[in-house]
Amino acid sequence: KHYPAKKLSIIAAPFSGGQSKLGVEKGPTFMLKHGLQHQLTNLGWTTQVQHPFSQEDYSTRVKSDTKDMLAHIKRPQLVGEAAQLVYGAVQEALSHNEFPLTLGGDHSIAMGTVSATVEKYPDVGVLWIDAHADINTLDSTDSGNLHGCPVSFLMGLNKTGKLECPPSLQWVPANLKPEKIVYIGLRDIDATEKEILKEQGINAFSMYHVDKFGINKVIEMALMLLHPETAGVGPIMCSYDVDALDPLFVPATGTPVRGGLTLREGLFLVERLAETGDLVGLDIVEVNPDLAAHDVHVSDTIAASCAIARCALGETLL
Ligand code: EXY
Ligand code: MN
Ligand code: MN
Ligand code: MN
Repeated sequence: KHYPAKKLSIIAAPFSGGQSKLGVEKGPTFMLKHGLQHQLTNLGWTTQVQHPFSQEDYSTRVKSDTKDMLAHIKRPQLVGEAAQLVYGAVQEALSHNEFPLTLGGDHSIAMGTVSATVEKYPDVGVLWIDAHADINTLDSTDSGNLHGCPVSFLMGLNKTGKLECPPSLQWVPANLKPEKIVYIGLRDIDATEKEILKEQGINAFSMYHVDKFGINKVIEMALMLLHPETAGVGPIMCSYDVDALDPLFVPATGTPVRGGLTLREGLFLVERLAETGDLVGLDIVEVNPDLAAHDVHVSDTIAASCAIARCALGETLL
């Protein structure tokens, strides 16, 4: 319904500054080398690839920026700059009625993708598919890795904390309401994050719920929660961290957690979103080809990640 012209803007976001393992910046190149653009063209989409970081190679600054710290928070300047460029690219795509497919990179870039999408569709519901909740605040994060924090920025939770929000991240519009995000796939949440989820009244389906109800029921409940007034119908954005899938299927990722979604559960999820005709944006993040023990790990991970994009964009709809 939202994309009758089927125009796609593939946004390459090769960024790794939101965490400390190099290699995740290679995600977009590997997915594109696998033939993703051509595969999506075959589904009837006109495609173009955007490179928001064309002016600067952010990966080279990851190691050198030892001064880019706020207390124990790592690289706030770099993360803020990169996410803001991604924000601009998604805004641009949406302004031309193109579907933004953003390829990460680590999950900190979702500060840009989600906020731009909420701006365009104020009633959009966000499905955050992840083993992790990514909702630590500047105050609560233990690791200081900002890929564990994007949701707290999207919701404006760092405006009132003890640590002051660094200037580089003050652009984040904080336009995401707690009732407009639902998680699926959680299984590794910090105690501090559990408290925030409770405080904010955020709906979350962990792997326990996937086992208990099955993935079909879970996705139906998620859609109902995101659009309660219209029986689950309305615009949806999906921020898909590939570590939601079990490491059996996606071994090459920075923070793997066993006991995740099967490949079919993970693909069914986005097939169902394609079926609604209301999907308005998709991120695929945390693909790190350098963390594979051998070649099969790389090809499994890349194949699964590309399949997520294809299924979300209509491949398996008859
Ligand atoms: N909760 C942990 C942290 O804040 O460091 C782990 C976060 C991992 C985040 C990955 C990308 O989803
Ligand atoms: Mn454009
Ligand atoms: Mn994760
Ligand atoms: Mn994540």
